[in-house]
Amino acid sequence: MRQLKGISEPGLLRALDGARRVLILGHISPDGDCVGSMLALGAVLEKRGKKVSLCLQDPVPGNLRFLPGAEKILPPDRLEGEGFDLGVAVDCADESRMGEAARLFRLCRATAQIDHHASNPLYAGVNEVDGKASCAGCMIWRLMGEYRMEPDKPIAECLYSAISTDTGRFCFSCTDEETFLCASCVAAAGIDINRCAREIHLVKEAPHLKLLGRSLATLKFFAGGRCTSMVIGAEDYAASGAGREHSDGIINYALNIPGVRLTCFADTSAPDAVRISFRAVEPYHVNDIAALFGGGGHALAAGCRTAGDPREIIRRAEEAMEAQIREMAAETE
Ligand SMILES: [Mn+2]
Repeated sequence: MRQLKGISEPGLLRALDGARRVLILGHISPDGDCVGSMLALGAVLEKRGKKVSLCLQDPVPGNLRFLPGAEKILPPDRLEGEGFDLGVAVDCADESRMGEAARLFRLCRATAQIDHHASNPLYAGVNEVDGKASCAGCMIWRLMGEYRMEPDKPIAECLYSAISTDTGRFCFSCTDEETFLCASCVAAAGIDINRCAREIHLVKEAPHLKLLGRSLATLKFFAGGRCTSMVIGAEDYAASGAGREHSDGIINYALNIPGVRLTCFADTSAPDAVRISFRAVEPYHVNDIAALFGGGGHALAAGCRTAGDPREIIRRAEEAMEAQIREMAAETE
């Protein structure tokens, strides 16, 4: 097993070795990296004789429930009153990302974390944080290297979930040599890649497709075809039989069009506030646009929630996008 990096914080290995009962925690709205990394770490520690518990505030999303061990993940109230030697937060950029589960994290005798967000404020007792790692899953794989442990099939499925999710199925710029070395190990374990890919990424529930259709029907081009926007409301969710989770990923359709550099996806379904997601193609940036509406995020992906007249808010968002297109054009002249 060829690896580029090991664990950089020796305190993590000491903390894991010294603990008997370990609680592994992840973030709210858990994704394939969070759930996959938690389960892989749990399986690794069980092989090393630890008693492992797993905790998430929110339920495991349907597309990840097939992952080996997913049924062992419990909400915080089911783990109340149990004593843990060590709490390990995985894929949590800050403590509040654990939601309700953060309470249990703080009750652990010692705390550690494994994370790959550059903004991480190092909130645990032991902090294994690498802002350059493509996913938390790669960092669990590094830990396996320290233990001279190759992934078996169940662990490999969990690592596949982690690395394929956070790299956008090996499309995002975070995808690097380590990602593919880890992927190579995963393939060597003999997992059914097509089955995993279908479960995690490809199969979509019918309400998602109906909501996608209604969203695309509102697709609007402006700023000379450099910007797009889509809007959905409560009536679209109702007609599609969809919940909030079914809108995930729809925004990408409006971004991945030739010539488009900025897009926004407005959701007016909540009575009190409009939710707007923004996406950009480099070197364009949307964190500053989201900030105009009290939101934030990353350069290429950001969002906000704003109270007020939806039509007026959407108009202002589109204006801000159009202004950036003009500014960037002026700069390159
Ligand atoms: Mn992640």
